[in-house]
Amino acid sequence: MCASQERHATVAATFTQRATKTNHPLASYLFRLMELKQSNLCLSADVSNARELLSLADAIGPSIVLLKTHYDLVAGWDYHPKTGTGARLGALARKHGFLIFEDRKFGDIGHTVQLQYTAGTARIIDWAHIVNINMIPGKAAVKALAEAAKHWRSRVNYEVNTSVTVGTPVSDLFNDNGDEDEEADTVGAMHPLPQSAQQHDSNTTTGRKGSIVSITTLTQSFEPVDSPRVSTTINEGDELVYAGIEEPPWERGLLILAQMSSAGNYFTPEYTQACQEAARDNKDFVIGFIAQGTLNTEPDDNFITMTPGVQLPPEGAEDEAIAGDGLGQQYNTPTKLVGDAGSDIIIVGRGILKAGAPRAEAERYRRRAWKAYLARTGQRS
Ligand code: S5P
Repeated sequence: MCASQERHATVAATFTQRATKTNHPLASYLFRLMELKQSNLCLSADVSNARELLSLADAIGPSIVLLKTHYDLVAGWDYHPKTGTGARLGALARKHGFLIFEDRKFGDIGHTVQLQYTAGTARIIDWAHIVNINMIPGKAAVKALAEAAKHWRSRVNYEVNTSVTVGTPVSDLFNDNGDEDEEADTVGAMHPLPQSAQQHDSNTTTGRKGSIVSITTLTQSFEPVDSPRVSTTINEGDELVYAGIEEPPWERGLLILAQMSSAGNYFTPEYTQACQEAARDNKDFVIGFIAQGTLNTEPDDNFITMTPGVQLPPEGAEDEAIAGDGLGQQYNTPTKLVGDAGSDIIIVGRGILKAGAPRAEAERYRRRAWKAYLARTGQRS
């Protein structure tokens, strides 16, 4: 951490204080959740099948404030919007009080990332409170995701009721157009339905091509839902709601991948600086960074730093160096990252997943990272 970062006010401030200083509802919520659960631990749930993912989320949920997914490495991911894996993770998040972070690292042009975020089979925006971006294509992709989230947000706490009525032929016309009937638009998050009657031609018989008119009327109405959360109860026990804090806001949040943990990565200080600028330009959507230490340098900065590449030496051998994974990953301890480098949340995968007793190990990581936060902010543990 450079000298200016050491002095930055957010390094010494408590999460409670920082909650009051952000205008982003989800960032504020996350700060308060951390204080409530005394946890600044994110579990990187890199397991290979959906059943394992759900049971892990249920088991480790009490220790964490964030569950990080890579949905594309999970076999058997169920895409059903109401009963699928995303929705079931949502129910577990409600039960244990954590947010879901899909580590999608969007990295394409603006239009493409909008669709990857809001559409397709996964419809990530529906179940992930937080996503991240690999900003290599440029700052425009950040803005594009922000716009997509804003659009989604403006519609999400309304149920969309769509009725499609295909009318019977009402008249004959003659023209030379033999187009097939078009299919009704689907309710894509980025594509509002046309609310007009559409005329489609179809072929008829003799001489000149005749056509009949079918009327397809698409109507769309929005009805407010009672709860800001989807109320589907999927499994027994899933209806439980974590006490002590209200439900998370609907606002979605973005993290910018500004530094990486892997050896020999191509991130440069100039690039990291561009990430900081993009974050400041999109404060109503960007909540922070994936980085190896705080990137708050301007007086008004209050971004949350989340750091992967974390492992603890075995109990009783705290001074031992931690080896990388042989595939480029490098590890540091919570004390170094949270205490010295000013990171706020540690992201831990295999350090917990490969332990003999993952639940107990998650608690060990939680305690160590929280202790480092308390020491950094001058609070007693
Ligand atoms: O710089 C990074 C950024 C990320 S998001 N380095 C990382 O390792 N990650 C992710 O954090 C990575 O994709 C993986 O899901 C997790 C680290 O896992 P672990 O098993 O090494 O703790």
